[in-house]
Amino acid sequence: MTAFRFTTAGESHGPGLTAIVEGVPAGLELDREALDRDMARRQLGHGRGGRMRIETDTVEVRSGVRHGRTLGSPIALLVANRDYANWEERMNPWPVEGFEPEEVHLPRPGHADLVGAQKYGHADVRNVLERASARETAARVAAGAVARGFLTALGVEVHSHVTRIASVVAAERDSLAPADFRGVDDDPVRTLDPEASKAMVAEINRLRKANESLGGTFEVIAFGLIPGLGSHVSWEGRLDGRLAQAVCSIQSIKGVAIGEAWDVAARPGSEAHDEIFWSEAQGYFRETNRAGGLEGGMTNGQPLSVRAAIKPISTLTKPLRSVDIVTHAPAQALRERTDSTVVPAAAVVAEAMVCLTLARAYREKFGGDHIDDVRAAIDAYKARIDAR
Ligand code: EPS
Repeated sequence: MTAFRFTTAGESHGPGLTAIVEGVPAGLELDREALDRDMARRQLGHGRGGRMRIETDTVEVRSGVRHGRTLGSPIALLVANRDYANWEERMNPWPVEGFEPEEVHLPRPGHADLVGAQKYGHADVRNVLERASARETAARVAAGAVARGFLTALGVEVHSHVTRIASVVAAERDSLAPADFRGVDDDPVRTLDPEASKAMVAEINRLRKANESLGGTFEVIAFGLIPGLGSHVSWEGRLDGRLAQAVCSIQSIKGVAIGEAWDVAARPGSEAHDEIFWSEAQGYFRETNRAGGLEGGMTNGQPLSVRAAIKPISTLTKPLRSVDIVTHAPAQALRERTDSTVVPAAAVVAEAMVCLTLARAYREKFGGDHIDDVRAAIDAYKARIDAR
């Protein structure tokens, strides 16, 4: 069995993005519409810029799937950049006769621009920013949609909601169920608090007029997980660490917390944990979920909660001070078309990263070459641990 893994390739204004997903079992039915639905969900959210009016992302499956079922071979996914039509000369993989691209020499603070140019020896900052761009997350969502298809077959659902944009915070919700997320994509900022939603939209409009960008926070929740994914026996196996790495690797994400981490830090121990109960009907159960579904780096069967903080986008229409990398003269950073906020979209990207991390954990634990092998292994395990 090939290990479950994925990689992406592609530049923001190049011909397109590619994702390759390996280690998906054969016989898994994929829903074409569900793949494109996730791509469209990533483009949602009040506060996106002009680029989202150019792109309508869809996934072209190039290998690994036949008549809607996986073959067990690598799955190659293509997402075209429609904007490439406007960049064909500047971003062509090959020299274009009679055309010399204008170089970008003004790095944006907070972006990969300066250190990327230093590290890779580029005189043109575009050679860095094209790959560092969060456009790459379209490929992650395409790969994540395949992982989600696998998890759906195992009864796992992964959702997200925005909990803060700049200074506006959504009301805390105690325990969320899958049904609570039904309308979330219809909300302009993908939050579950309608009052906060209005205030968030107003705050985006206010700061956009002031040429500012906005950050925020969101939560991803996975329901229906088997207890025992991940492992306490080695640092690499701990699922909390793996989820943090996966989510923190998303462009502009600066913090990741599991469950009520930041609140729990301020409480006495007796109010920080989830007491254990058992009943004939439910087996083991808890009345709280402060741990966010992970104990000892392993899922415990409770909903898994991953929260994250994203900084305001570093491309500003009111540029910050910077330095020309050729002349070293003080200058204003590159001013490009940009989004005001991407918090709602980032939550969808984080869903994808959580799906990919969980799919890998399932593949490691249960193996199998065909989806029925996976189901049989899960059933046998459930019987052994008396999971209901
Ligand atoms: C991005 C800058 C903007 C965003 C882009 C990420 O693109 P452009 O420079 O073409 O205006 O729209 O995000 C996407 C294209 C996308 O699909 O999410 C950046 O610099 O990170």
